[in-house]
Amino acid sequence: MISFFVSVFTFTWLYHHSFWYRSEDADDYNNPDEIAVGVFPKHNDDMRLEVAWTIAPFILIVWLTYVSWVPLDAVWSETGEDGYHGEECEEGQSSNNQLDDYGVVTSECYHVIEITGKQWVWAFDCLDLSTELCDTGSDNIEVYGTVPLLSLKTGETYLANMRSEDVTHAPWFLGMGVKEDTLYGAQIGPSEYNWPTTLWLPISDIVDDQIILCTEYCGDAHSVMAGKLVVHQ
Ligand SMILES: [Cu+2]
Repeated sequence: MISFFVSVFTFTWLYHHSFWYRSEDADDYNNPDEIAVGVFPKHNDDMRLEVAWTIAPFILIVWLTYVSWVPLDAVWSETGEDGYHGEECEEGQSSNNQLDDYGVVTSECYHVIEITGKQWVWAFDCLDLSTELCDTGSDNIEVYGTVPLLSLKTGETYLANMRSEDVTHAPWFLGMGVKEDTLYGAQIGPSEYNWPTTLWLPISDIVDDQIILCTEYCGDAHSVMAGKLVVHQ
């Protein structure tokens, strides 16, 4: 209803001004450059420029798509044979992950952990992994205060099953450049399998200790909803 009145007011105002303020000189006005309504001034016309700024950005976008194709495919890798990280590791098995020249990590198998977001703290869960593979705790970092800590092992690849207890959050592992939303209510099966989103965390030998932030606005303390990833050998 309100939008109806707003649009009536707006369009009435628009049409009134369009007709009320028309020039009365009609076609007799002095027009040395022969400028016509709706026609681009001829002396500014440049076909080569027009073609160049259409073709060049097109090539740039095709190239950017091409170079980001493989890393993007790796970030959203599926599990199993067709993925980058195989099946879940058996007990005692190592991922033995390898970093290739394109910055893509492949693994023999992966370990499953859980990340839960809630206003305004992260909960990390190593499930039944040994403390040598995965550990949790807390740490104090400047500005953010006491934050939950996740400790993972170099050479191992982890798949985090993620969910939220309230609103949408998104853990952002700054040093690895990966992030993914945690969703509330997007149930994809019985509640014990309620893990709507996942995130690969391949801890290759170039991954260092880093801060984890929330990158989906989730309320008052969103900006200090932090965590810390510690990498151990
Ligand atoms: Cu959040």
